[in-house]
This record gives sequence, structure tokens and C-alpha cells, in this order.
Amino acid sequence: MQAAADVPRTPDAFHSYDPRIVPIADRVLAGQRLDFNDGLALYSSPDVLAVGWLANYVRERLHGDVTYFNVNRHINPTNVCVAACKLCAFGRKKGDPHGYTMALEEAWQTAASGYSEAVTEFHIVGGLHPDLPIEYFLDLVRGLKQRFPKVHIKAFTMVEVAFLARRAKLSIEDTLKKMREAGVDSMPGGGAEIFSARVRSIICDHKIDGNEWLETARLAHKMGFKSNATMLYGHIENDEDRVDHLLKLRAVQDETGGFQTFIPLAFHPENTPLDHLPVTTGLTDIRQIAVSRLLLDNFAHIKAYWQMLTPKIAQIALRFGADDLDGTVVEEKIYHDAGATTPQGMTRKELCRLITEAGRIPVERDTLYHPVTRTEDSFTVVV
Ligand code: V47
Repeated sequence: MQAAADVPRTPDAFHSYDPRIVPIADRVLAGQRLDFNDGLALYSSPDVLAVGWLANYVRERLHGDVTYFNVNRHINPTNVCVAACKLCAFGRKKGDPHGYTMALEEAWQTAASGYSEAVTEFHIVGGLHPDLPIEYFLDLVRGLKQRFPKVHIKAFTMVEVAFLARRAKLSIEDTLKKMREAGVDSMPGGGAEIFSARVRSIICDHKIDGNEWLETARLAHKMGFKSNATMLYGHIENDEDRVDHLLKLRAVQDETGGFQTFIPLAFHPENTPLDHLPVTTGLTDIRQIAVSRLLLDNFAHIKAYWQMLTPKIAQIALRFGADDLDGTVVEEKIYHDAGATTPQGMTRKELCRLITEAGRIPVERDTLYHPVTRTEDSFTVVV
């Protein structure tokens, strides 16, 4: 029998019974860009295996079998939020008995707790608190940098940056400058939701609009920050909204090159005002990964965030276009408040097992995708 590594992954092996996919395949195999209508065809084709084959082809062209993961810790300093987004089960109004705001000391202790292997990244996001001044967030980051100088700080979504700027009466650029001086190294991809104004006005009408999210990302990238990008799917959006979202991200990426990773996020309806909506199915999740890989030809990485997809679907996604699983996370609040049944965290060993059993090669990375080598309790970033 032929060893898996020797099985040819040639364009000749492609086949689809959907005639709409054949010309799309020709373009993908020739390295050409897909357009809006191609995106719609990929979302609606019954031949999801052909869509997945193409996405996997692109993924292997970019990364071979390498699959990335990191050792990170999430910190959510507050869940108090002025917005009342229908998509969210995490935010609480000021005065709500389930609201919390960490004292700085508590946030720094949280950073050090819960996992024995040294983390390479703190992922920090939280609510839009009506009273906390920008100095709270800058002190939080400064304190983390003092205590954990080797750890990359990926903090504050474009929504939080824009909110803190407005509250502090600063420009976005000056706000980002202060964040950089305090020790923010890059930004996570949250808050993008879906850019369609029609959908946004229903699921998150208190947030900055899609253009402001994109403009904030553009400014951050122009100042040298790398960031991620997300899309929330599986609620009231349609295929046109999804393709529109992906192509808007692609256009900004053409300009700035500042996005590292795209992370499709499946909507979890439990405990939200949209709890009458069904959860996404496995096939929708897998197809979303594949279409993202095919449309976002200028994004290096597509992340299958295991916390949101479940480890089993995330593992399958590694054969449908994804090359990254995210990380150990340690403690996750946003999805678990919305009914996620996934574990709170995973060890390096568990992540490596998922990747290896998918026939891929696990590579621990830092936030900027440099390989990490480690002994049990310390790490070195290979640049
Ligand atoms: O911005 C909120 C989404 C995001 C729900 O950049 C929900 O590496 C589903 O952005 N159901 C936060 N989704 C998570 C996020 C993220 C996660 C992992 C890695 C990275 C990265 C970013 O979660 C929010 C929002 O889009 N969200 N509530 C919900 N009920």
C-alpha cells in the first residue's frame, strides 16, 4: 500500500459532479482569484467534498501538512458592557449581580494561573465598560508585560479600541499608540460579526458598524500592528452576507497585509435573545472553513477554533482548509456563557494528538507564527 505521504495531491485527482464547481476549480488550481458569484456557488453546492478538496489543495499548497497551535491563555477582565448585542450571552449591564470586573491584581493573578506550561500569548478581550477609563486597560497591559516580559499580548478587538478612543476623546491612532507603548503586541479578530448593515442592526446594533471595524483594522495595520479577523455565522445572515464579509476583509488585506488569520465563528444561541435559532450543523461549519480558505486567497492562515467548533469538527476542518487550531486557552467564557460544551482548555499534548491523528504535523507557534521550541516549563521563539 502507498504511504499517506506518497499519495499524489495533483490537480488531476479533482472531480466534481456539480458543473458550477468545475470552472471554479480551474481558477483555484491556476492560482487565480475567485469572485462574488463563485463564493455563492461554493456555499450552495451540494458537492461539499469537492469544495473541501479544493480548500485542502490550497491549504497544502501553502502549508503542506504543517498545522499550527499555540499555548495561550484567555483573560476577560470584565463582562460589564454598555452594548446589549442580541448575539451575546457574555455581556452584563452595570449593576447586574452576574457582572464582574477584575481588580488589576486579580487580572495579573489570573494570567499566571491554571496551566503549568509557560504560555506564549495572553488573549485579552472584554465588555465595553461604561466607567473603566483607558488607563485601567493600559495599566493591565503594563503590569502583564512587567510580570511576563516574554509573553505576547494580543489584546482588544477593533470594537474595544474604537470604544476606548471615543471615551478618552482620542483618535484611533493615538489610542493605538498608547496601547503599543503599554505593551500591546497585536490584536485579536473579534467584534467583526458580519458587516452587512441589515444583519448588524439586528444582532449587534450597539457596536461600531462594519466600515468602522474595517477602518480601525486598516489604521492598526498601517501603524504596524498585526491582527486577526473573524466572521460570526449561523444566525440570520445569508450566503450573500457571508461572501460580502469575506470579500471586504480580502480588500483590506490587499491594502495592508496586516491580517494574519481568519477565524469563522459559529453562532451559539443559548442564553442569548436569539436562543430560538438552531445551532449550526457540522457540515455548515466544515463548509465555512473551506469557503473561507478559497475566497481569502491573501490570508496566510485559516483557524479552526476548537473551543467553538468542538475538537472533533476542528480536527476534520484540518482536511477542509484549516491550518491552525488556536491554543490551550485555559479558561473560556464567551462561548461557555452561550452554552458551549467543549472543555475550558486543552493541553499541548491533546492538541498534538488531534493534529497527528488527522495526518498532519503539529507545530507550536507564537502569535506571529514563529515556531516555538520548549522544555517543560520554558520556551524559545525561533525567529
Ligand atoms: O467578538 C460572541 C463572538 C467573539 C457569541 O483573534 C459569539 O485569535 C458565537 O473573537 N456565539 C470573541 N460567537 C471570540 C474571538 C476569537 C476567538 C478565538 C481566537 C481569536 C483570535 C478571536 O466571539 C466575539 C463575537 O464575534 N461571539 N458571542 C455567541 N453567542
